[in-house]
Amino acid sequence: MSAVEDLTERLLKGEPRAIARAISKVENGTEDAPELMKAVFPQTGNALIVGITGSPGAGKSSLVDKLALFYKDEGEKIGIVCVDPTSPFSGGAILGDRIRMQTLGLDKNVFIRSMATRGNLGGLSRATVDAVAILDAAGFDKIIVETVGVGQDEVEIVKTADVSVVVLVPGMGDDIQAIKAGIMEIGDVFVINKADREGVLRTEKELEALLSLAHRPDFWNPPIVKTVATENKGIEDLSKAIESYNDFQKQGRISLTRRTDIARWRLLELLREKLLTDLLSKNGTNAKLDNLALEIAEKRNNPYSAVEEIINSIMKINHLGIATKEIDEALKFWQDALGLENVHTEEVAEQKVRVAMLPIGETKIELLEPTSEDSPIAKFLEKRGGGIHHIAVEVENIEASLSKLKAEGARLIDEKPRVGAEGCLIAFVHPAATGGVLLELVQSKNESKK
Ligand SMILES: Nc1nc2c(ncn2[C@@H]2O[C@H](COP(=O)(O)OP(=O)(O)O)[C@@H](O)[C@H]2O)c(=O)[nH]1
Ligand SMILES: [Mg+2]
Repeated sequence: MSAVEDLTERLLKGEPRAIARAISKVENGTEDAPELMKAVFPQTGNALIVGITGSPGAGKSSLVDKLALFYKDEGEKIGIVCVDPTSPFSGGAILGDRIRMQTLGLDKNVFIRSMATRGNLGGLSRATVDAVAILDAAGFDKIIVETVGVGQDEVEIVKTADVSVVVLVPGMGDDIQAIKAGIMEIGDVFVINKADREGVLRTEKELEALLSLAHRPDFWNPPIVKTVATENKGIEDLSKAIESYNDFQKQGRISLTRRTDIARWRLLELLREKLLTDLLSKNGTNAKLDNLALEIAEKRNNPYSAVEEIINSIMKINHLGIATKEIDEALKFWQDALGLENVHTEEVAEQKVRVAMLPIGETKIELLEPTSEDSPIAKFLEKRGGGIHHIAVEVENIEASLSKLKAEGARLIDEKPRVGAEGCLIAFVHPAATGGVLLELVQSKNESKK
């Protein structure tokens, strides 16, 4: 059994240590995290996921604490995920002082985790949603996710919850206006916490007025619950409001649409992260990132050109050159039978060849047909018959590549670049240098070249 399989097995049994390790894996984006999540995903879908969001200091953590305690007393297993770098979740009353002193792993019915805002690739919302999935698979009945209601990431996280609770406090009339555009429309349940303070009624009226203007696709009327988290007041009402939306949602057809939207978001989020990680893991790209950032800060460059530079600096195979007696004959296979598209045909007089370019993935097949008897392709065909004639590698700066190769003692056919197909600068490296393959260097097209 592999280490990940073992970990998965233990987390599915609800072992706190295994759960903690699994969450760390998705948080750090370790190499085996995808394998883990593939095993976890089919086991999800049983928990009720409650998102709790609101401004810093609104009393979210206090509410989560009391709500979790309430659920725990009902005999349920509770997972808590806190995404608030400004005030990580302390555990408060739910753990009680006695348990808090000991390791967290002791109470199998409560699991608390603060997510770190780690990594410069973003991915916090993805990691949070993965952490929730792990808790779901581990058998927790209720999973509460606390986020500060600012920023797109946070909104996305809350959107993935089954029930989203937005926490407000009395006397934030202006705030309500300000956050209207952001989190108002994601609230399935609204809480006016700190209801022991003045202005509760006014805030409630303002909120009602705003909600009456909103048009929800599911026609749900979000209830407003008043709580005093510090005094444990209104918590049962809150749990009922959460339950009522959950029941409502289960009956409606909208729920599949919502789940599909969430799945789509997760997919894009994961894809974005994966592509970015792959890109930055390419040779020297990370170092380049720092240099370019400095250049931009010093106004010597701009982000748009810098992005092009990063993408163009990645070495890739520009094309594979295949020698053929007649392009039209070869196209019967490459185009008609295999299904590639011939997007470009031209005659390169200098080389005495006619070429056809057929894109395939990120690269191209270049069919080469001699246009005269003394064409290099004609000689190649005569000697070796048709087949792979050369490999073309894309370089950022062909002059620089040539002088580096020369300095390394590689035998060059062209010491100076010349113009090849599609107007690109090219140069050939002798097969003697490469272990028997004719190599073409192609300078990637970069308008912003300084
Ligand atoms: N008066 C009053 N204070 C509260 C209430 N709920 C929370 N607080 C206090 O508000 C402060 C911020 O609470 P916290 O739960 O950390 O807010 P969060 O940043 O939204 O998680 C703390 O000092 C709490 O004791 C409440 O209902 N009434
Ligand atoms: Mg908090």
